[in-house]
Amino acid sequence: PLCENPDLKGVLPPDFVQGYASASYQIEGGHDTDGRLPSVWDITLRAQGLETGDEAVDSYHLWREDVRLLKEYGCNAYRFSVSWSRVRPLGGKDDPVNEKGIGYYNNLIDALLEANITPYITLFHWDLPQPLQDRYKGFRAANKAAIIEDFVSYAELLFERFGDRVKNWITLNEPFVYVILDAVVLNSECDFDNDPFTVAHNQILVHAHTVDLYRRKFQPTQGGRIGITLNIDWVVPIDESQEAKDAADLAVAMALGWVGGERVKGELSSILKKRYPQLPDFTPDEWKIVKGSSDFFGLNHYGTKWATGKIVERGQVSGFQFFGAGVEQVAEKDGVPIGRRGHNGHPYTVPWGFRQLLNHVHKQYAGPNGLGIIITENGFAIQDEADRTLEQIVDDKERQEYYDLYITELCQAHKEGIKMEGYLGWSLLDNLEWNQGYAPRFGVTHVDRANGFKRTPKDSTKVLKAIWQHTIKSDK
Ligand code: GBH
Repeated sequence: PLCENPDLKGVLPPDFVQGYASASYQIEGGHDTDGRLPSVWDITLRAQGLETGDEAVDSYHLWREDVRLLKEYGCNAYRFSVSWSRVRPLGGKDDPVNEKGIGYYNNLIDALLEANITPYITLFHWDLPQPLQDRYKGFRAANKAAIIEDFVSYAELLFERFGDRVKNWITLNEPFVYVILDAVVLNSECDFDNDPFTVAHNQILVHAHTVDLYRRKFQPTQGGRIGITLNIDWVVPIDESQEAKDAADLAVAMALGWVGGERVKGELSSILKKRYPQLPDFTPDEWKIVKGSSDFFGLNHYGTKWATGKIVERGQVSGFQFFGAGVEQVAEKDGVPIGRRGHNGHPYTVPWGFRQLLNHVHKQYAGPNGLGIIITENGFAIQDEADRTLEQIVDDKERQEYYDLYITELCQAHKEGIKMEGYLGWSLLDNLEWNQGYAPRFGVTHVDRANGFKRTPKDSTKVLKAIWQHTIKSDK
């Protein structure tokens, strides 16, 4: 195991960021408590008759316990997101601030700092206030000024209220994935030739304007840093054919080059422009704030698949595949899996894919711009099954193996010169996996929703603790 690997002892710097991540709608509950109003997820999940985050895992009440767990696990950082619907329930720039909502996050931030845990705040982890969806279709807004002004005003509120203590900000979680969700989950109708491009474009503008505001108005005095988090599932060609190679390149460009690459490089991806002539460009003034709009490279990563080279027509593919540009992706070839099988459609364990991705991101985006990479999510889901005992759940071998192998790749990459600044596992707690409900469990802490949301640490927390003790150089 990594925690005994002599080659990787002390390879990470003393200030390496390590801990876990979460997101407001997935953990908080308290959906109508203290003035919170519905987000798009409350409305969508209820309308579809699915499990909701009404109570989630009750972190709105159990946050002290969450902080205690983070401390017990030896974390020096925690990434969580703010529920816009809690702090400004109606969403818009002229709508009232909900002081009780602000108070919740103030308490959480103070408790984290007290425990020597650095807060990383995600401003937007997909839970848009429903009133903004109703007013102008949220990120699909034809009038982009509306969503930009409302978002930037919301961001300003958080910088003003929390920025004295919070020094690490992530504007958006996985804009590419939100494009897909907007198209296939949140809305029943989607004009696939236009809407996804609008949602992606508006998200990048919202991000850029928020960073611009932070840099002008807050960074000089508060001294923090700001970035964005992208999700990239790595895709590799299944064989030597040109078709498979092109398909893999296209799928990667879609996830990375569309809502992230231009930000760093200052130009639209040529692969994408060729495939999607309707891809909107930015104006010269917009480019000025889009280019270079990140102080670090936030990366969520779960799995790797093979591209077969087959291009499939829309209608025959799921949302994720469609936005892999219609590129067919498979995890098994003649019955042989690409890595240890994931549960119920969740990612397989493919550590070498993670390594290739890190090399790619470093070479193409982070390295040339001097940006360090922070893994803002990485983890393994185990499906809940009725007959499993708590003892079996705590003994989460597959997850332990996943973490061990993936962090080994991270350490090796760092040793070979890729600047790795941090790693936040997904997730601190079992939680609501969006429209898939509570059955996929990504948590390193078991949550018993039938018994007062009782939290029980799983064994992977010990594995990670031992890994960090071994790999992070002590500054004493
Ligand atoms: C993240 O999204 C979210 O930020 C988080 O809220 C969520 O709970 C977490 O992941 C766990 O799902 O099968 O190898 O092709 C992740 C978006 C897109 C990542 C689909 C995995 C499939 C990988 N996911 N992707 S693979």
